[in-house]
Amino acid sequence: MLTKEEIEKFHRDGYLRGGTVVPDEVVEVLRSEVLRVIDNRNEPGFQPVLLHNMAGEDAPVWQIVNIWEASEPFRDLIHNKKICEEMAQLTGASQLRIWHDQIQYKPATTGGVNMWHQDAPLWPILAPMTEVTAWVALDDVDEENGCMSMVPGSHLWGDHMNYLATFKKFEDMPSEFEGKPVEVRLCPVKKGEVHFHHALTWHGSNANRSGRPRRAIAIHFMTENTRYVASGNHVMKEFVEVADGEIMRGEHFPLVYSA
Ligand SMILES: O=C(O)CCC(=O)C(=O)O
Repeated sequence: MLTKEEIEKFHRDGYLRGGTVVPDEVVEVLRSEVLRVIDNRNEPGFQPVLLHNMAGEDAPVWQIVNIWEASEPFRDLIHNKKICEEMAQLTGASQLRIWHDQIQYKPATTGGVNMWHQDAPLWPILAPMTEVTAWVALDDVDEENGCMSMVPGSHLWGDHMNYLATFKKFEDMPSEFEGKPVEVRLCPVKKGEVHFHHALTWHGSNANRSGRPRRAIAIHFMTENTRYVASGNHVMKEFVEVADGEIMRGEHFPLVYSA
């Protein structure tokens, strides 16, 4: 469970490094599951929703959406008791569902950049913009192999995705925005640890310049107050079973916590 101080820190900064949620032997299983799912991507049977390189050919970032639908160990992970209970503490939710998950794999040496963004504006089929992500490292992740960076307090500034999308390079973050100081903080995470961030926090990750792979899974949660917005678009839209304006639910958005 998180302490009162940790919860306050999350609300102030828009992110929080949690503790270990997965023991080493399970990390090994999850790593091999990532490879198995990639190798079996053209086989019949259960597959993730999406598996592709979301960056350039020369600087790949492999994204696998909803690996939990293709892998039993990852299905166990989205139900991880510690993650779900801490997520309930951070969101104040009495029920939590998985919005979706995504593996973000930056291969050694060549792995590319994940540019600055906010999650919620990229998820326009959900409202309100209050989702929180539990990001679990499957490798020790640091500055060299492309750990995430966060701008503390930016989750309180509203939707500025159009502004962030104007940046050409990862280093383009200014030191001030609308009169507020902007600070970039590196967020190293050890394998098996969880790192939480709010869906409006400015964040991204630099290239993997190390000889080590950088594998992680972002598990995106939504609360019992999250509604469907039919006017938006998203890769998960085809799986939505509710009408415009209704509370999100359905078998592709499993209930993982109920108080
Ligand atoms: O893994 C990364 O580098 C970025 C992940 C991310 O953007 C997210 O979890 O929202």
